[in-house]
Amino acid sequence: SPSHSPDRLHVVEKAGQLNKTKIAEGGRKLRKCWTSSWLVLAGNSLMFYKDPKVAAAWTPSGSRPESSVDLRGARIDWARDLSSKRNVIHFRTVTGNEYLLQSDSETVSQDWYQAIKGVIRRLDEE
Ligand code: I3P
Repeated sequence: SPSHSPDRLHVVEKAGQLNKTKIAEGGRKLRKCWTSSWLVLAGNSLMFYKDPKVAAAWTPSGSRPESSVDLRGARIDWARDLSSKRNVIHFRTVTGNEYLLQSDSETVSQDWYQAIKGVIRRLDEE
């Protein structure tokens, strides 16, 4: 039946480790706290997990991420003046939550940038 067919909500587009910090909540600036996080990009969401093992057990009704953001209407760019680190991605949700994502590997950051941007663009077109 259609309810059992795979859809975009269930397809993991990308997963991997990145450094992450939330820098604003609802437009209010937060103090930076960089941590290593396991990211899963699936459907309309970017999900953050502490542990890749928990993420591996992910099912639509199963284990919940530590936090999750809706990418619909989100904006992404490269953080130029927001960090002393290199290869830093900046994104902002429609609700005014802002995050920085970083890897010392330029390739890793580039791949994530393109993947997240691709999802945002697809959602913009829906
Ligand atoms: C912050 C910490 C962050 C740094 C931030 C500092 O200090 O060193 O790593 O961000 O810089 O304020 P603290 O641990 O005392 O809060 P970056 O590594 O991204 O540069 P900032 O205040 O210029 O954003």
